[in-house]
Amino acid sequence: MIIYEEMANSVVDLDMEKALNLAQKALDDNLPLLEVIEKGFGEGIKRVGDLWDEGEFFLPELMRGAQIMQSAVDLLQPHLESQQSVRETRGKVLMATIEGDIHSIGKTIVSTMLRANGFEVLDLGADVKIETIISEAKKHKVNVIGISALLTTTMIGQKKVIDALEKHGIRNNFKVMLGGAPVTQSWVDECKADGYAENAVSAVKLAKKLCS
Ligand code: B12
Repeated sequence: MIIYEEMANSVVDLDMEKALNLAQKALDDNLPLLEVIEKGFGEGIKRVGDLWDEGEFFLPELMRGAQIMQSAVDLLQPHLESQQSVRETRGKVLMATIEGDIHSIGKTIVSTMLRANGFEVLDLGADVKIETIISEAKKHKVNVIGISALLTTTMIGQKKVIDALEKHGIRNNFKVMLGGAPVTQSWVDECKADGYAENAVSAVKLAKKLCS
């Protein structure tokens, strides 16, 4: 769809006003909002990341792009939840981005989609300590722990959470799902996690499977 391309371009062009106008247009035209986020603005932020990787963009541009993506998502998020129609509670999921990692956009989208699909979600935010993840999971008796990591240097924290659960003798009390761009099936196997998902729609499918 042409509007998705315009949305992606608004992020790449670092044009906040255009991005917000397009997000508002998506709401006015009742477009499928998850698609708007993933194929529109999400595609834009990925291109910003590539440009940064290629040395075309520097950190201020990367941050501005992220700000624009986040503002568009903030505008769409409440409506995204109401666009879905599930009412029953499917289970409790704790979501967090691991310690040392401040990437929160993808984790927040997954939380929103889980809520929209009937899960109770405890979103602890980003840069969350391993001990906090474990103590909150215990305190709230969640069914699933979802851990996001976007950096190859912080992914190891995902494994440390699982190792710590094992050490405390409570590994079997929780299912653990991993996510974030660098996560692969072989990493999931190495960590002895219960699964991973590449996007928010697959994350919902995985959480349903893990809670069934
Ligand atoms: C936006 C962004 C930022 C923003 C983050 C803002 C925010 N509030 O989140 C800012 C500017 C702050 C930032 C900072 C940095 N960044 Co950055 N950033 C990105 C960028 C461009 C996009 C990430 C994003 O939001 N994608 C959009 C969302 C929708 O996708 P997603 O996160 O992958 O999430 C989806 C799936 O992965 C999945 N998912 C995600 N989490 C979970 C969890 C579970 C449980 C499940 C099931 C699924 C799931 O579902 C989501 C929805 O579809 C990426 C490039 C890229 N291609 O990923 C670089 C990138 C991740 N950043 C990178 C780097 C290096 C950094 C910095 C270290 C830069 C610096 N020198 O300071 C810092 C890190 C600081 C820190 N300690 O964390 C590198 C990482 C390289 C590496 N191999 O480790 C990347 C890959 C850029 C690059 N091409 O080099 N960054």
